[in-house]
Amino acid sequence: MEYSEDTEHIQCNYNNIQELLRVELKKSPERYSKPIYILPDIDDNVECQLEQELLNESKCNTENRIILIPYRLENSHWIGILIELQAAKQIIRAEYIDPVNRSSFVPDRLQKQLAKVYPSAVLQTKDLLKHNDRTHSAKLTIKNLLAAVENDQRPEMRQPYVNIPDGNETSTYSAESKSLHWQQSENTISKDGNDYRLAGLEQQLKNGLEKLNIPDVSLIPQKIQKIEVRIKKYDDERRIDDIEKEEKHLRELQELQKISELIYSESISRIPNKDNESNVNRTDKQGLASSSNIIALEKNKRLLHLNELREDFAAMPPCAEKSILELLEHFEQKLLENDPYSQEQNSVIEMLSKLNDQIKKQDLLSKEIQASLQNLNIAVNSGNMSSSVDILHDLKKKIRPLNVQDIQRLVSKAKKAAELIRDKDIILLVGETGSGKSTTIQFLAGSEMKDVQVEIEPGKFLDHITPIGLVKNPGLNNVTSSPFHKSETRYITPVTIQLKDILDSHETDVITLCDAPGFSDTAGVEVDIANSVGVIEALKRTKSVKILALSSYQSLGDRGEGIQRLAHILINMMHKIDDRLDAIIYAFTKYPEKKNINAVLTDIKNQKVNKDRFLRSDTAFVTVLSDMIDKTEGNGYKIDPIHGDRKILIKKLKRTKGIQYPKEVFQFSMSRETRTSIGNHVEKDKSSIICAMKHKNNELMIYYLNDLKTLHDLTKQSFVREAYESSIRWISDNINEYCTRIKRKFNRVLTSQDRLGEDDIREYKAAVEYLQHIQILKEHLGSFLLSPETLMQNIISKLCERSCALNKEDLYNPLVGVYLNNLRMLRNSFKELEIYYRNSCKEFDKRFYLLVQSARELILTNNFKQIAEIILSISSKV
Ligand SMILES: Nc1nc2c(ncn2[C@@H]2O[C@H](COP(=O)(O)OP(=O)(O)O)[C@@H](O)[C@H]2O)c(=O)[nH]1
Ligand SMILES: [Mg+2]
Repeated sequence: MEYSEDTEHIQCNYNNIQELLRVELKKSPERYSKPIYILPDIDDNVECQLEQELLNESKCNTENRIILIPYRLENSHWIGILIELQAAKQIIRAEYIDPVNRSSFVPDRLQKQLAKVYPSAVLQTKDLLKHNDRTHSAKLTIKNLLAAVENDQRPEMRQPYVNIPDGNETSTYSAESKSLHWQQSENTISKDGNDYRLAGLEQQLKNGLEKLNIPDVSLIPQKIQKIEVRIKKYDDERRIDDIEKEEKHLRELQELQKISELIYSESISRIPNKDNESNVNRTDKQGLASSSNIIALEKNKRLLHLNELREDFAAMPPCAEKSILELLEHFEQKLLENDPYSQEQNSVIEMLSKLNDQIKKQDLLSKEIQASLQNLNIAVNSGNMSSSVDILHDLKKKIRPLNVQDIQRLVSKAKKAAELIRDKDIILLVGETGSGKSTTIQFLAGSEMKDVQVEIEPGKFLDHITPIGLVKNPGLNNVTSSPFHKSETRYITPVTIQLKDILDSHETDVITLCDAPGFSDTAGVEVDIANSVGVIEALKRTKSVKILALSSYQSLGDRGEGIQRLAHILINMMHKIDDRLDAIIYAFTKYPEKKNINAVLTDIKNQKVNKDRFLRSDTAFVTVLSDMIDKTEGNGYKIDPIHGDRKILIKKLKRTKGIQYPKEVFQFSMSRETRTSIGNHVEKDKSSIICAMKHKNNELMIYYLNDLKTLHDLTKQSFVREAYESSIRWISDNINEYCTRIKRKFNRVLTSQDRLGEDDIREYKAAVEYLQHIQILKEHLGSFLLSPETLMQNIISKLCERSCALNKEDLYNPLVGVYLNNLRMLRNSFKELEIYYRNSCKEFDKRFYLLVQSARELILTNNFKQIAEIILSISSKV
């Protein structure tokens, strides 16, 4: 809509934007399908004016409508707000439009006031007309609000907004709009507004991350920082266009950051406190809400996992592994969207049949794999998505035992962490998966913790302790824990705590706690490899290391099996543990309040260990158990993340002297199972290379060579290097043999009395082209790789030989004709032979000319017999 100059005549100084808007809207009321209400101009200086005006409006109006709000900030900086409602209190969109470039306006106050009247509303920023000069903001706000109302008429232009449908739609939307609405409400029809709002926010976050190509939410702050630095630089260089571009990007990132914070606080604030729920009815609404919140956080992790999956298969050439990942992505996405009905059933069936073909072609079909494929077919055809996902994961492990990309990601994270803890005094948390390492870090870092019930299956709940409130320490963003029995921490994560925040304000010291995945644990082969290469390297570069070893009551076991496992973790990662005991502090998780730890441990030692020869001979176990008993005299430190006093443990940690030369102490060798997995993976790579070579699939061959090389670079295992080198030798021998065979056959025909056939040349040309294509293996094969010139040189040298031999023959020898004919055919197929062809022709031309000359001379001497012979030979050549 064009903003008419009439408007400007009514109020030149824009003191009454409400009136100006009204005049504009009256001009074409037919354009708007909903009533539009304009609130009086609101002044930011007047306390709660927005809230009051919204409240008044909501009392008067209850129908589907749009509310426009002119809002004046300081210094006559105007912004516009648009709220679209469906029925009384259901927000379809709430937007604020700031028309000033590089404005520092933060909408917190607006959001708070808005939320008081419409608790589920999330104020979104919308970008329309902008100007650097704030004095234009009133005029632009009018234009922008009018344009934003117009958006209502074109729903396809909308961003995905949080929407709370009520199932009884009375919307006056256009047909298009209705269909959009219907799609959105399908998944959420039975959910309450808050759940829907959270799901909507997550969807927005996901879309935003995808649009901006950001793999991980935690990267947003860094990106914002980088852009701000760039803007400052461009500002100094007066690069206005670049500044505008960067600012647009910055706004989008800030928006995403805001959404992710909202998701976090929203999820956390809705977690009910177990303590307040005496007689918890485990199926009550609150309980369900808490479960759904933890599950919502879980969902975020799954979104990130999906992104990794996409990245992984995008980097692969077509092959069975890629098809498995594509199918996994499809089903996991569907499960995440909770959309059990796949409209793409036909394309899934096609993908399955492609996977079947690829498995056969890649010689991967074993009995086991065949059985998995059959099960997969059944699961897919019966629409059982979660079972399809399980079978696909299993199938993937069978054909590719390791996820090398995942190891790369974990090691690179360990390397980043290594930089953060280089030359620092750190405290490493050690314990089995589930012993409470991540929770303890949250607790020690000062997070407020709450006990919640998480529904893992309908009607089944697990206790879980989780932090609540906004994350104050950014390091904690990566310290996640979950009640699900799986390893949540997959890489080392340092968290630095300012002691002034925990002890007292005079403290200037900091401590750095490191959350690490379980060593020799159930976290998986990939984590085990990353631990042995990345994490240990990171520890070796620190200045000193103290160990906070956690032992959980849940895994204690009758004979102290949990402590035995903990002892083995410690001994596996440290050289000469007896000399390092001073640097180990023990803490105990999940112990009943009344249990005396020292008594429990002493009893295990006296009654179980001392009486069992086998246990007694496990010196590592006995050493650690005795040390624990010594250090828990008078009871040990029980961690109570909710009510416990963190200062006691922090002071103890501070007092303890760390291991001073970590380089000499830390070691870690991966488990035997891990080695076996690497061995299996390497064998698969080798046989896949052979198969790819058979099909002349160079892309796939390079993929497996890269895989072997990366695996060797990561693990430095000599058997992986040997496999890589032997594959290279095998490939180069194979290429050499192939070329020798082709050359031999070609040379035989070339020197025979038979002419070269079309097929001979085609075959030779195919070999030259094959050598050209296979040059992509150069980075692996280096000088072992034959170049296509070898085959060209062979032709030339064989032709030269022929030509020399024929020079000694008479011109009328039939082999000369065969030679010239072969030469012509070869030159037609190989442009490289053009020069040789011309030179060779010239030589024969000269010989022919000389022959003709000699006939002329003989004619003059009437030597008819010789003349006849020459003419005969000339005619046979013409
Ligand atoms: N009751 C209780 N539960 C805990 C404690 N520490 C951790 N948990 C719970 O145990 C589960 C696993 O904890 P987590 O910190 O992820 O263990 P990690 O694998 O060692 O990092 C989560 O559900 C936690 O809420 C504790 O001290 N007491
Ligand atoms: Mg953990």
